[in-house]
Amino acid sequence: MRRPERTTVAATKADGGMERTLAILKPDAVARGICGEIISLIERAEFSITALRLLRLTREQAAQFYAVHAHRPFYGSLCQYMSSGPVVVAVLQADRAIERWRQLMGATDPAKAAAGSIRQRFGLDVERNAVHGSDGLETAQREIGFFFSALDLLAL
Ligand code: DAT
Ligand code: MG
Repeated sequence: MRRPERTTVAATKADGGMERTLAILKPDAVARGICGEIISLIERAEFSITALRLLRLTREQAAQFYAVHAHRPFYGSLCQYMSSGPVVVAVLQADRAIERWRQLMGATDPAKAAAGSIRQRFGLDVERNAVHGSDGLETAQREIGFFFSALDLLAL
């Protein structure tokens, strides 16, 4: 079977100036069976999904992924939670993907998230807030590289 065409560089800026960002559907979303609904929202918002995987982080991998928060009081709990069950990781590609995905996610605390946003609709509390999104170009590059190699990304 012919393999799909794949990229040869792990650039955050894809061809045509399109941006890439990392999305995670967190353990609470997978456990509640709402990944389909969330992915529908992503598709309806006209992101291209260029990589997608289901996996379970070890506690050590979660700690590495969230190392930037190591000094925060919630770090231990966050790492415990993020390794508590499977997650879905995806690369979303679109014009201004980083900003647009954060907008669709809503604020970190579901209680403060805008009406209609994913976290407002599906988040349980500030920790179990259903989804993750990169917060800038460099972060997106690091976070995509954490889960995917250049060969995993579909070239659009
Ligand atoms: P975001 O996920 O919106 O980028 P962040 O990077 O500040 O937010 O924090 C990463 C994750 O850590 C967040 O999705 C949930 C958890 N978190 C943040 N603030 C928290 C808090 N005050 N109490 C518990 N968990 C928190
Ligand atoms: Mg963040």
